Amino acid sequence: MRRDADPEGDGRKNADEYALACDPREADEPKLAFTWSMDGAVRRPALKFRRPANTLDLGYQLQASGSLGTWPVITSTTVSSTPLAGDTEEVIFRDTASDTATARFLRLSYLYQP
Ligand SMILES: [Ca+2]
Ligand SMILES: [Ca+2]
Repeated sequence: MRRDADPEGDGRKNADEYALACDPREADEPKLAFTWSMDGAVRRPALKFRRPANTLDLGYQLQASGSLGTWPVITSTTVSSTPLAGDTEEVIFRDTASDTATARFLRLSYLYQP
């Protein structure tokens, strides 16, 4: 299957389906959501999402912004990982900001590391 193809027409390319453990043959939604993550006594914004387990060819980055202007990389490592069925896992990437930030936007990026 081609990486940039979208055979079932759900708006996500095959490469994106793979990175977020979706099905390239079914119109489905990625399991990706905002969550809070406790860092000791501090509550921090975080993204929780499903991905293939034990991939060696994908790197993930949490990026965050207070203004939508620049998007520095906050982290490329998880704070937690929970094994799921189908050789997938649910992971959490946590921001460094606390819940006192006035505005904070998070986004996830991934890149292939062949
Ligand atoms: Ca698709
Ligand atoms: Ca799909």
